[in-house]
Amino acid sequence: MTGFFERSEPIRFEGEGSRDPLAFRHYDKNRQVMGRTMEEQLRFAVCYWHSFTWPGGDPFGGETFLRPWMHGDDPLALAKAKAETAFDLFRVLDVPFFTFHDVDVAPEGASLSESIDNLKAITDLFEEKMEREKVRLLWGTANLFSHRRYMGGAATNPDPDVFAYAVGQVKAAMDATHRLNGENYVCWGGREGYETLLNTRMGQELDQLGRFLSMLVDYKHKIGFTGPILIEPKPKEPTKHQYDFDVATVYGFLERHDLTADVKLNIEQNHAILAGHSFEHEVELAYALGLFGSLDINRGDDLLGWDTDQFAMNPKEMALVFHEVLKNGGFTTGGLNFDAKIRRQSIDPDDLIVAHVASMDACAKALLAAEAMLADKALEGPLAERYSGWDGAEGRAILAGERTLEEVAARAASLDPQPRSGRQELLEGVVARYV
Ligand code: XLS
Ligand code: NI
Ligand code: NI
Repeated sequence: MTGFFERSEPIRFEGEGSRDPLAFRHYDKNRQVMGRTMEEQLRFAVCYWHSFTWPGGDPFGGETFLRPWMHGDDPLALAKAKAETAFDLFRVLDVPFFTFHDVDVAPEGASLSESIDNLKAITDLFEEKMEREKVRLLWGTANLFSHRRYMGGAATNPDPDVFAYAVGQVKAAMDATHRLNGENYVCWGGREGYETLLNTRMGQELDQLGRFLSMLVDYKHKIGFTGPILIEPKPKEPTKHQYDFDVATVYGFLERHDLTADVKLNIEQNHAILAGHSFEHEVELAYALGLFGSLDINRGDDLLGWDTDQFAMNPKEMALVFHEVLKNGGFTTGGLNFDAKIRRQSIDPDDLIVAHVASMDACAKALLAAEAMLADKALEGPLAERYSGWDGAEGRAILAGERTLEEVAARAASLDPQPRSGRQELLEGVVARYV
Protein backbone atom coordinates (compact mmCIF):
# COMPACT_ATOMS: atom_id res chain seq x y z
CA MET A 1 0.00 0.00 0.00
CA THR A 2 1.24 3.47 -0.85
CA GLY A 3 -0.53 5.15 2.07
CA PHE A 4 -2.56 7.45 -0.17
CA PHE A 5 -5.72 5.83 1.13
CA GLU A 6 -5.93 5.38 4.89
CA ARG A 7 -7.72 2.13 4.46
CA SER A 8 -6.12 -0.99 3.10
CA GLU A 9 -8.64 -3.77 3.80
CA PRO A 10 -11.31 -4.54 1.22
CA ILE A 11 -14.73 -2.98 1.74
CA ARG A 12 -17.12 -5.52 3.18
CA PHE A 13 -20.80 -6.28 2.82
CA GLU A 14 -22.65 -5.33 6.01
CA GLY A 15 -26.27 -5.44 4.88
CA GLU A 16 -29.04 -2.89 4.58
CA GLY A 17 -28.83 -1.72 8.17
CA SER A 18 -25.29 -0.37 7.79
CA ARG A 19 -24.76 3.38 7.90
CA ASP A 20 -21.05 3.14 7.10
CA PRO A 21 -20.25 4.86 3.79
CA LEU A 22 -17.29 2.49 3.53
CA ALA A 23 -19.42 -0.66 3.63
CA PHE A 24 -21.72 -2.32 1.11
CA ARG A 25 -25.40 -2.57 1.90
CA HIS A 26 -26.53 -4.32 -1.28
CA TYR A 27 -23.38 -5.48 -3.07
CA ASP A 28 -22.80 -8.92 -1.63
CA LYS A 29 -20.38 -10.26 -4.20
CA ASN A 30 -21.03 -13.95 -3.53
CA ARG A 31 -24.81 -13.72 -3.55
CA GLN A 32 -26.40 -15.72 -6.36
CA VAL A 33 -28.38 -13.77 -8.91
CA MET A 34 -29.86 -15.77 -11.75
CA GLY A 35 -27.24 -18.46 -11.76
CA ARG A 36 -24.13 -16.36 -11.20
CA THR A 37 -22.64 -14.48 -8.30
CA MET A 38 -23.32 -10.78 -8.08
CA GLU A 39 -19.66 -10.18 -8.82
CA GLU A 40 -19.95 -12.20 -12.02
CA GLN A 41 -23.18 -10.49 -13.06
CA LEU A 42 -22.00 -6.93 -12.51
CA ARG A 43 -18.35 -7.27 -13.58
CA PHE A 44 -17.31 -3.88 -12.18
CA ALA A 45 -14.30 -2.09 -13.60
CA VAL A 46 -12.57 1.01 -12.21
CA CYS A 47 -11.44 3.41 -14.91
CA TYR A 48 -7.99 4.91 -14.77
CA TRP A 49 -8.63 8.22 -16.48
CA HIS A 50 -11.25 9.78 -14.23
CA SER A 51 -9.94 8.29 -11.01
CA PHE A 52 -6.19 8.77 -11.44
CA THR A 53 -5.45 11.04 -14.38
CA TRP A 54 -8.02 13.79 -14.13
CA PRO A 55 -6.72 16.58 -11.83
CA GLY A 56 -10.09 18.14 -10.94
CA GLY A 57 -10.04 21.02 -13.43
CA ASP A 58 -12.94 22.64 -15.25
CA PRO A 59 -13.04 25.25 -18.06
CA PHE A 60 -12.79 28.02 -15.47
CA GLY A 61 -10.16 26.73 -13.12
CA GLY A 62 -7.32 24.26 -12.84
CA GLU A 63 -6.36 21.41 -10.67
CA THR A 64 -7.99 20.90 -7.27
CA PHE A 65 -6.93 17.37 -6.38
CA LEU A 66 -3.13 17.84 -6.09
CA ARG A 67 -2.43 14.13 -6.35
CA PRO A 68 1.16 13.22 -5.41
CA TRP A 69 1.68 11.20 -8.60
CA MET A 70 0.90 14.24 -10.75
CA HIS A 71 3.86 16.31 -9.58
CA GLY A 72 7.53 15.53 -10.13
CA ASP A 73 10.33 15.45 -12.69
CA ASP A 74 10.45 11.82 -13.73
CA PRO A 75 7.29 10.98 -15.70
CA LEU A 76 7.86 7.24 -15.71
CA ALA A 77 8.44 7.16 -11.95
CA LEU A 78 5.22 9.15 -11.49
CA ALA A 79 3.34 6.71 -13.72
CA LYS A 80 4.57 3.85 -11.56
CA ALA A 81 3.52 5.63 -8.37
CA LYS A 82 0.12 6.21 -9.94
CA ALA A 83 -0.14 2.51 -10.74
CA GLU A 84 0.63 1.62 -7.13
CA THR A 85 -2.22 3.82 -5.92
CA ALA A 86 -4.57 2.54 -8.59
CA PHE A 87 -4.02 -1.05 -7.52
CA ASP A 88 -4.52 0.03 -3.90
CA LEU A 89 -7.98 1.26 -4.87
CA PHE A 90 -8.78 -1.90 -6.84
CA ARG A 91 -7.92 -3.95 -3.74
CA VAL A 92 -9.94 -1.79 -1.34
CA LEU A 93 -12.98 -1.88 -3.63
CA ASP A 94 -12.40 -5.55 -4.37
CA VAL A 95 -13.38 -5.04 -8.02
CA PRO A 96 -12.61 -7.72 -10.58
CA PHE A 97 -11.60 -5.38 -13.43
CA PHE A 98 -10.08 -2.08 -14.51
CA THR A 99 -9.84 -0.13 -17.79
CA PHE A 100 -7.35 2.37 -19.21
CA HIS A 101 -6.23 4.52 -22.15
CA ASP A 102 -2.55 4.27 -23.13
CA VAL A 103 -1.80 7.83 -22.04
CA ASP A 104 -3.53 7.40 -18.66
CA VAL A 105 -1.02 4.81 -17.59
CA ALA A 106 2.21 5.73 -19.37
CA PRO A 107 3.72 9.13 -20.21
CA GLU A 108 3.88 10.25 -23.83
CA GLY A 109 7.48 10.31 -25.02
CA ALA A 110 9.19 12.68 -27.46
CA SER A 111 8.36 10.27 -30.29
CA LEU A 112 5.87 7.50 -30.96
CA SER A 113 8.47 4.82 -30.28
CA GLU A 114 9.39 6.41 -26.94
CA SER A 115 5.70 6.46 -25.98
CA ILE A 116 5.41 2.80 -26.94
CA ASP A 117 8.46 1.93 -24.82
CA ASN A 118 6.88 3.70 -21.85
CA LEU A 119 3.67 1.77 -22.38
CA LYS A 120 5.64 -1.48 -22.46
CA ALA A 121 7.34 -0.63 -19.17
CA ILE A 122 3.98 -0.05 -17.52
CA THR A 123 2.51 -3.17 -19.13
CA ASP A 124 5.33 -5.17 -17.47
CA LEU A 125 4.42 -3.65 -14.12
CA PHE A 126 0.69 -4.28 -14.67
CA GLU A 127 1.36 -7.89 -15.53
CA GLU A 128 3.00 -8.47 -12.15
CA LYS A 129 0.43 -6.50 -10.19
CA MET A 130 -2.55 -8.12 -11.91
CA GLU A 131 -1.17 -11.53 -11.11
CA ARG A 132 -0.68 -10.63 -7.47
CA GLU A 133 -3.96 -8.77 -6.94
CA LYS A 134 -6.11 -10.99 -9.15
CA VAL A 135 -7.47 -7.97 -11.02
CA ARG A 136 -8.26 -8.36 -14.71
CA LEU A 137 -8.48 -5.97 -17.61
CA LEU A 138 -12.00 -5.38 -18.93
CA TRP A 139 -10.68 -3.29 -21.81
CA GLY A 140 -7.89 -1.11 -23.01
CA THR A 141 -8.07 1.79 -25.44
CA ALA A 142 -5.95 4.51 -27.06
CA ASN A 143 -6.37 8.19 -26.39
CA LEU A 144 -6.54 9.64 -29.92
CA PHE A 145 -8.03 12.97 -28.91
CA SER A 146 -6.04 14.86 -26.25
CA HIS A 147 -2.80 15.68 -28.06
CA ARG A 148 -2.92 18.71 -30.37
CA ARG A 149 -1.91 16.57 -33.36
CA TYR A 150 -5.42 15.10 -33.14
CA MET A 151 -7.31 18.40 -32.99
CA GLY A 152 -8.75 17.72 -36.45
CA GLY A 153 -9.49 14.08 -35.68
CA ALA A 154 -7.37 10.92 -35.71
CA ALA A 155 -8.68 8.38 -38.25
CA THR A 156 -10.76 11.15 -39.85
CA ASN A 157 -7.95 13.70 -40.01
CA PRO A 158 -7.41 15.45 -43.36
CA ASP A 159 -3.71 14.54 -43.07
CA PRO A 160 -2.85 10.86 -43.75
CA ASP A 161 0.25 11.19 -41.56
CA VAL A 162 -1.97 11.88 -38.56
CA PHE A 163 -4.03 8.83 -39.56
CA ALA A 164 -0.78 6.82 -39.60
CA TYR A 165 0.27 8.13 -36.19
CA ALA A 166 -3.11 7.08 -34.81
CA VAL A 167 -2.64 3.64 -36.33
CA GLY A 168 0.76 3.37 -34.62
CA GLN A 169 -0.78 4.31 -31.31
CA VAL A 170 -3.81 2.04 -31.63
CA LYS A 171 -1.62 -0.93 -32.58
CA ALA A 172 0.48 -0.47 -29.45
CA ALA A 173 -2.61 -0.09 -27.25
CA MET A 174 -4.12 -3.25 -28.79
CA ASP A 175 -0.83 -5.11 -28.20
CA ALA A 176 -0.81 -4.03 -24.54
CA THR A 177 -4.47 -5.01 -24.12
CA HIS A 178 -3.79 -8.40 -25.69
CA ARG A 179 -0.74 -9.01 -23.50
CA LEU A 180 -2.77 -8.22 -20.39
CA ASN A 181 -5.57 -10.56 -21.52
CA GLY A 182 -8.05 -7.73 -21.92
CA GLU A 183 -11.56 -9.02 -22.58
CA ASN A 184 -12.45 -6.28 -25.06
CA TYR A 185 -10.81 -3.41 -26.90
CA VAL A 186 -12.70 -0.09 -26.97
CA CYS A 187 -12.76 2.66 -29.60
CA TRP A 188 -14.45 5.81 -28.48
CA GLY A 189 -14.57 8.20 -31.44
CA GLY A 190 -12.79 11.04 -29.60
CA ARG A 191 -12.52 13.80 -32.18
CA GLU A 192 -13.87 11.73 -35.09
CA GLY A 193 -16.42 14.30 -36.15
CA TYR A 194 -16.42 17.92 -37.26
CA GLU A 195 -16.74 21.48 -36.01
CA THR A 196 -17.94 22.91 -39.33
CA LEU A 197 -18.90 21.36 -42.65
CA LEU A 198 -17.15 24.30 -44.35
CA ASN A 199 -13.80 22.58 -43.88
CA THR A 200 -14.98 18.97 -43.90
CA ARG A 201 -15.43 16.25 -46.52
CA MET A 202 -17.84 14.10 -44.58
CA GLY A 203 -17.97 11.18 -47.04
CA GLN A 204 -14.20 10.92 -47.22
CA GLU A 205 -13.83 11.08 -43.44
CA LEU A 206 -16.36 8.28 -42.99
CA ASP A 207 -14.43 6.17 -45.50
CA GLN A 208 -11.22 6.81 -43.56
CA LEU A 209 -12.94 5.73 -40.35
CA GLY A 210 -14.14 2.56 -42.08
CA ARG A 211 -10.58 1.77 -43.23
CA PHE A 212 -9.16 2.41 -39.78
CA LEU A 213 -11.60 0.07 -38.11
CA SER A 214 -11.26 -2.63 -40.77
CA MET A 215 -7.48 -2.56 -40.36
CA LEU A 216 -7.86 -2.87 -36.61
CA VAL A 217 -10.18 -5.86 -37.01
CA ASP A 218 -7.70 -7.56 -39.38
CA TYR A 219 -4.90 -6.93 -36.90
CA LYS A 220 -6.90 -8.30 -33.99
CA HIS A 221 -7.34 -11.56 -35.91
CA LYS A 222 -3.70 -11.64 -36.88
CA ILE A 223 -2.50 -11.50 -33.26
CA GLY A 224 -5.24 -13.81 -31.99
CA PHE A 225 -7.09 -11.30 -29.85
CA THR A 226 -10.43 -13.03 -29.35
CA GLY A 227 -12.42 -10.33 -27.57
CA PRO A 228 -14.63 -7.93 -29.51
CA ILE A 229 -13.74 -4.41 -30.51
CA LEU A 230 -16.33 -2.10 -28.98
CA ILE A 231 -17.35 1.22 -30.48
CA GLU A 232 -18.62 3.70 -27.93
CA PRO A 233 -21.33 5.90 -29.46
CA LYS A 234 -21.52 9.57 -28.50
CA PRO A 235 -23.37 12.29 -30.42
CA LYS A 236 -21.39 15.41 -29.56
CA GLU A 237 -18.55 16.65 -27.36
CA PRO A 238 -15.78 17.34 -27.97
CA THR A 239 -16.81 17.92 -31.60
CA LYS A 240 -20.10 19.49 -32.58
CA HIS A 241 -21.06 16.34 -34.45
CA GLN A 242 -19.49 12.98 -33.64
CA TYR A 243 -19.73 10.35 -36.38
CA ASP A 244 -20.48 7.52 -33.91
CA PHE A 245 -23.65 9.42 -32.96
CA ASP A 246 -25.73 6.68 -31.35
CA VAL A 247 -26.43 2.95 -31.55
CA ALA A 248 -28.53 3.21 -34.70
CA THR A 249 -25.93 5.31 -36.54
CA VAL A 250 -23.07 2.99 -35.62
CA TYR A 251 -25.15 0.01 -36.74
CA GLY A 252 -25.46 1.53 -40.22
CA PHE A 253 -21.74 2.27 -40.32
CA LEU A 254 -20.77 -1.26 -39.25
CA GLU A 255 -23.16 -2.84 -41.74
CA ARG A 256 -21.73 -0.70 -44.53
CA HIS A 257 -18.22 -1.91 -43.73
CA ASP A 258 -19.25 -5.49 -42.99
CA LEU A 259 -17.93 -5.34 -39.44
CA THR A 260 -20.87 -6.48 -37.32
CA ALA A 261 -19.31 -9.87 -36.57
CA ASP A 262 -16.22 -8.38 -34.91
CA VAL A 263 -17.35 -5.02 -33.60
CA LYS A 264 -19.96 -4.53 -30.88
CA LEU A 265 -20.93 -1.55 -28.73
CA ASN A 266 -19.95 -0.03 -25.43
CA ILE A 267 -22.95 2.02 -24.35
CA GLU A 268 -22.65 4.92 -21.92
CA GLN A 269 -25.54 6.42 -19.97
CA ASN A 270 -24.48 10.02 -20.37
CA HIS A 271 -23.92 9.61 -24.12
CA ALA A 272 -27.36 8.06 -24.59
CA ILE A 273 -28.94 11.11 -22.94
CA LEU A 274 -26.86 13.52 -25.04
CA ALA A 275 -28.20 11.74 -28.14
CA GLY A 276 -31.75 12.38 -26.98
CA HIS A 277 -32.36 8.77 -25.99
CA SER A 278 -32.73 6.98 -22.69
CA PHE A 279 -30.01 4.60 -21.48
CA GLU A 280 -32.45 1.70 -21.72
CA HIS A 281 -33.36 2.67 -25.29
CA GLU A 282 -29.75 2.37 -26.41
CA VAL A 283 -29.26 -0.92 -24.57
CA GLU A 284 -32.45 -2.48 -25.90
CA LEU A 285 -31.66 -1.39 -29.45
CA ALA A 286 -28.12 -2.77 -29.23
CA TYR A 287 -29.51 -6.15 -28.18
CA ALA A 288 -32.16 -6.02 -30.89
CA LEU A 289 -29.45 -5.40 -33.52
CA GLY A 290 -27.11 -8.05 -32.10
CA LEU A 291 -24.50 -5.47 -31.13
CA PHE A 292 -24.56 -5.36 -27.35
CA GLY A 293 -21.10 -5.47 -25.79
CA SER A 294 -20.51 -3.57 -22.56
CA LEU A 295 -21.62 -0.57 -20.47
CA ASP A 296 -19.97 2.63 -19.30
CA ILE A 297 -21.86 3.38 -16.15
CA ASN A 298 -22.33 7.01 -15.10
CA ARG A 299 -24.99 9.70 -15.23
CA GLY A 300 -25.37 13.21 -16.57
CA ASP A 301 -26.95 16.15 -14.79
CA ASP A 302 -30.51 16.64 -16.02
CA LEU A 303 -29.98 20.40 -16.13
CA LEU A 304 -26.65 20.41 -17.98
CA GLY A 305 -26.23 19.52 -21.62
CA TRP A 306 -22.81 17.91 -21.49
CA ASP A 307 -21.00 14.77 -20.41
CA THR A 308 -20.70 15.40 -16.66
CA ASP A 309 -19.78 11.76 -15.99
CA GLN A 310 -21.16 11.64 -12.46
CA PHE A 311 -21.28 8.40 -10.53
CA ALA A 312 -24.42 6.43 -11.30
CA MET A 313 -26.77 6.48 -8.31
CA ASN A 314 -30.09 5.98 -10.07
CA PRO A 315 -31.43 2.50 -9.28
CA LYS A 316 -34.62 2.84 -11.32
CA GLU A 317 -32.88 3.62 -14.59
CA MET A 318 -30.28 0.95 -13.96
CA ALA A 319 -32.91 -1.61 -12.97
CA LEU A 320 -34.48 -1.22 -16.42
CA VAL A 321 -31.08 -1.59 -18.07
CA PHE A 322 -30.13 -4.64 -15.99
CA HIS A 323 -33.58 -6.11 -16.68
CA GLU A 324 -32.60 -6.06 -20.35
CA VAL A 325 -29.10 -7.41 -19.70
CA LEU A 326 -30.32 -10.27 -17.47
CA LYS A 327 -33.14 -11.10 -19.86
CA ASN A 328 -30.51 -11.56 -22.54
CA GLY A 329 -28.40 -13.88 -20.40
CA GLY A 330 -26.09 -11.34 -18.74
CA PHE A 331 -22.73 -9.97 -19.84
CA THR A 332 -20.42 -12.11 -21.93
CA THR A 333 -17.17 -10.18 -22.39
CA GLY A 334 -18.68 -6.91 -21.19
CA GLY A 335 -19.12 -5.41 -17.75
CA LEU A 336 -19.83 -2.21 -15.88
CA ASN A 337 -17.03 0.29 -16.34
CA PHE A 338 -17.13 3.28 -14.01
CA ASP A 339 -16.65 6.01 -16.60
CA ALA A 340 -17.39 8.45 -13.79
CA LYS A 341 -15.51 11.11 -11.94
CA ILE A 342 -15.91 12.56 -8.51
CA ARG A 343 -16.80 16.24 -8.43
CA ARG A 344 -14.13 18.91 -8.40
CA GLN A 345 -14.69 19.68 -4.73
CA SER A 346 -14.42 16.04 -3.67
CA ILE A 347 -10.74 16.37 -2.88
CA ASP A 348 -10.30 13.79 -0.10
CA PRO A 349 -8.79 10.40 -0.96
CA ASP A 350 -11.80 8.76 0.69
CA ASP A 351 -14.16 10.55 -1.71
CA LEU A 352 -12.82 8.27 -4.43
CA ILE A 353 -13.63 5.17 -2.40
CA VAL A 354 -17.02 6.40 -1.21
CA ALA A 355 -18.13 7.27 -4.75
CA HIS A 356 -17.39 3.80 -6.05
CA VAL A 357 -18.92 2.08 -3.04
CA ALA A 358 -22.14 4.08 -3.27
CA SER A 359 -22.47 3.47 -6.99
CA MET A 360 -21.65 -0.24 -6.70
CA ASP A 361 -24.39 -0.44 -4.09
CA ALA A 362 -26.88 1.42 -6.27
CA CYS A 363 -26.06 -0.99 -9.12
CA ALA A 364 -26.46 -4.01 -6.84
CA LYS A 365 -29.83 -2.75 -5.65
CA ALA A 366 -30.90 -2.24 -9.26
CA LEU A 367 -29.70 -5.72 -10.20
CA LEU A 368 -31.81 -7.27 -7.45
CA ALA A 369 -34.84 -5.27 -8.54
CA ALA A 370 -34.32 -6.47 -12.11
CA GLU A 371 -33.99 -10.05 -10.93
CA ALA A 372 -37.25 -9.78 -8.99
CA MET A 373 -39.11 -8.20 -11.91
CA LEU A 374 -37.95 -11.02 -14.17
CA ALA A 375 -38.81 -13.72 -11.63
CA ASP A 376 -42.35 -12.33 -11.33
CA LYS A 377 -42.61 -11.62 -15.07
CA ALA A 378 -43.74 -8.21 -13.89
CA LEU A 379 -42.98 -6.59 -17.23
CA GLU A 380 -42.49 -9.65 -19.40
CA GLY A 381 -46.00 -10.94 -18.64
CA PRO A 382 -47.89 -7.87 -19.84
CA LEU A 383 -45.52 -7.57 -22.81
CA ALA A 384 -46.13 -11.16 -23.90
CA GLU A 385 -49.84 -10.56 -23.68
CA ARG A 386 -49.66 -7.32 -25.66
CA TYR A 387 -47.88 -9.03 -28.55
CA SER A 388 -49.61 -12.40 -28.28
CA GLY A 389 -51.40 -11.88 -31.61
CA TRP A 390 -48.08 -12.29 -33.36
CA ASP A 391 -47.68 -15.76 -31.85
CA GLY A 392 -50.70 -16.99 -33.82
CA ALA A 393 -50.44 -18.75 -37.17
CA GLU A 394 -51.18 -15.64 -39.21
CA GLY A 395 -48.74 -13.41 -37.28
CA ARG A 396 -45.94 -15.93 -37.63
CA ALA A 397 -46.62 -16.40 -41.34
CA ILE A 398 -46.34 -12.64 -41.97
CA LEU A 399 -43.06 -12.38 -40.09
CA ALA A 400 -41.66 -15.41 -41.86
CA GLY A 401 -42.27 -13.74 -45.20
CA GLU A 402 -44.98 -16.19 -46.22
CA ARG A 403 -47.64 -13.61 -47.06
CA THR A 404 -47.82 -11.10 -49.89
CA LEU A 405 -49.23 -7.63 -49.57
CA GLU A 406 -52.34 -8.72 -51.53
CA GLU A 407 -52.95 -11.70 -49.24
CA VAL A 408 -52.76 -9.60 -46.09
CA ALA A 409 -54.96 -6.93 -47.67
CA ALA A 410 -57.56 -9.54 -48.63
CA ARG A 411 -57.72 -10.82 -45.05
CA ALA A 412 -58.14 -7.27 -43.73
CA ALA A 413 -61.50 -7.01 -45.52
CA SER A 414 -63.14 -9.23 -42.90
CA LEU A 415 -61.43 -7.71 -39.83
CA ASP A 416 -62.54 -5.11 -37.30
CA PRO A 417 -59.63 -4.79 -34.84
CA GLN A 418 -60.42 -3.04 -31.54
CA PRO A 419 -57.94 -0.68 -29.82
CA ARG A 420 -56.53 -1.87 -26.48
CA SER A 421 -55.04 0.15 -23.66
CA GLY A 422 -51.25 0.54 -23.57
CA ARG A 423 -51.49 0.56 -19.75
CA GLN A 424 -48.47 2.82 -19.31
CA GLU A 425 -49.32 4.07 -15.83
CA LEU A 426 -50.03 0.56 -14.64
CA LEU A 427 -46.56 -0.49 -15.81
CA GLU A 428 -44.89 2.57 -14.28
CA GLY A 429 -46.56 1.62 -11.03
CA VAL A 430 -45.19 -1.90 -11.33
CA VAL A 431 -41.62 -0.63 -11.76
CA ALA A 432 -42.02 1.78 -8.84
CA ARG A 433 -42.97 -1.17 -6.63
CA TYR A 434 -39.69 -2.95 -7.33
CA VAL A 435 -37.24 -0.07 -6.92
C1 XLS B 1 -15.76 10.10 -23.29
C2 XLS B 1 -15.76 8.65 -23.26
C3 XLS B 1 -14.42 8.02 -22.88
C4 XLS B 1 -14.39 6.59 -23.31
C5 XLS B 1 -13.04 6.02 -23.40
O1 XLS B 1 -16.79 10.73 -23.29
O2 XLS B 1 -16.78 8.20 -22.44
O3 XLS B 1 -14.23 8.18 -21.52
O4 XLS B 1 -15.17 5.80 -22.47
O5 XLS B 1 -12.28 6.63 -24.37
NI1 NI C 1 -17.11 6.25 -21.86
NI1 NI D 1 -18.31 9.84 -21.81
